[in-house]
Amino acid sequence: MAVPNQEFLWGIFQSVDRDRSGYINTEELQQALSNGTWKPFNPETVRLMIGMFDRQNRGQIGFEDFGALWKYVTDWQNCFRSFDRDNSGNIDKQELNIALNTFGYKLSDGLVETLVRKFDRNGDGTILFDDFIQACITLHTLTAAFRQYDTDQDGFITIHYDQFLNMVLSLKM
Ligand SMILES: [Ca+2]
Ligand SMILES: [Ca+2]
Repeated sequence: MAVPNQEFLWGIFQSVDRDRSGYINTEELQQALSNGTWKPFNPETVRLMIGMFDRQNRGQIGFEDFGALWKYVTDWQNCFRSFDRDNSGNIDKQELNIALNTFGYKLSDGLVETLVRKFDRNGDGTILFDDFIQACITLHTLTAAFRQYDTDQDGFITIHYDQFLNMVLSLKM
């Protein structure tokens, strides 16, 4: 999907920028994304998304970066809907397994279960939209870090304690 026209985006930007500061901060984005759901949108996911699109390192999003952020959220919504096969509004273990396979991950059943447990904030064995985004970004970040060392791509790495700590501590998550 293409980035929509500027006038349309400006309208959305202004409604999200509640204090009219010209920037969207984490609370404003969280409120905008929470519309229509019972729980506040996962603050970790909001933080991750601001961090990804905040090119000026202000800790908030100006209009120049808003189009990319808006497209990102919309793409995730479409992705989530397409993997929520039974239209339950959440992703269960089977649906997550299919999604991750489609993304190119080869994970064991046990690991998929662990992921559901970790990102299941409701405690009902399923993952909601915001937690799904967090799960996917986390998996992507960890996999990218692992691959830096797995140069022959055989799924094994041998690293020194120092390298391990360095890898974990430099993760942006
Ligand atoms: Ca603002
Ligand atoms: Ca579902």
